[in-house]
Amino acid sequence: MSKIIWETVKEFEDITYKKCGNVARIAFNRPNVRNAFRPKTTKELYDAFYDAGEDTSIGVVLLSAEGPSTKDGVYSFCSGGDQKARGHQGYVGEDGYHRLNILEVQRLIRFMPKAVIAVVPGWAVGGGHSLHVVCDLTLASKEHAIFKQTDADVTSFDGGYGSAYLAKMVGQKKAREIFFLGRNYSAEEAFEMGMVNAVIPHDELEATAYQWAQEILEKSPTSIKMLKFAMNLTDDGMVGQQVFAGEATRLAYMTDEAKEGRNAFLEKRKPSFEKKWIP
Ligand code: S0N
Repeated sequence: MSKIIWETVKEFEDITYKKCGNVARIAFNRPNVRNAFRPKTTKELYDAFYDAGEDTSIGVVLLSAEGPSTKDGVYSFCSGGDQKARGHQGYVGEDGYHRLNILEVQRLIRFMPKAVIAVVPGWAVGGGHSLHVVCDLTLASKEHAIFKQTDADVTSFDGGYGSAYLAKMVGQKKAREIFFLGRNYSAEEAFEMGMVNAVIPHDELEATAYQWAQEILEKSPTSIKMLKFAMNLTDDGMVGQQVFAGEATRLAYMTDEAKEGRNAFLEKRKPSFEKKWIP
């Protein structure tokens, strides 16, 4: 495997954003608060994910975290919404407005036409847990990853992908246990439940994630995109249908029929389609 040399794309305060070859790496960078996200963090995440989504040289995105904490050496992926940035009406940005916009980040991950891999080096808690759920794949540190849902402890809960989609993934009973009891689960337990793809020795986590990305990059980009959207479709209702159908329309544009339809309009004549109805 080629050596991984990450190059910084843009400097942010709460995250790091790097690329190496056809892989982008977006990482939380607030390890001393277990990588909790505040409105500034979600804005930065949105900008980085948007860039990675638009960059046609990028085929896989890793969502990871810097760390460990300089205070106590503990590793974390993300501990969800920053409780210190939470006012009476929700999470407060530097401009005084109450919003967090983590759900917009979730939607970017969900609808991005590329694979997104959650690389979990430590705590994945609350909204951080929900983020790993919405990613396409999850790789977890054998020694340090811990999965936990505290949403019901702090009355800041994810009623969308974080819970309902989790239930599709691990089953209704297990999802309710995760949310109702808020227990800690090891990487192995998360793997057994089906919400983690592989448990990796901590020192090999990043290299393994990069290797998984390389394997995906060898596949047909159109197939990966269409398969992701097809697997999303049934859970995403009409929006899922819209995202999938948008790609079908893009493919239809490339047919002779589409060229004839466009040319006929531009030439102010009736279209003459080939009279074949292939089953
Ligand atoms: C992660 C936990 C379990 C780690 O425990 P540990 O190792 O004992 O560390 P601590 O001593 O607790 O923490 C170390 C330092 O980090 C700070 N800190 C940790 N987590 C947070 C946090 N989330 N916010 C702010 N600070 C945090 C500690 O305060 C401590 O700092 P110092 O050293 O200064 O004392 C444990 O830390 C824990 O349980 N953390 C809280 C987890 C939590 O409840 N998160 C919020 C859950 N809810 C969400 O995330 C919802 C997200 C959301 O916004 C949303 C989602 C869906 C729909 C809508 C929304 C929306 O609101 O918009």
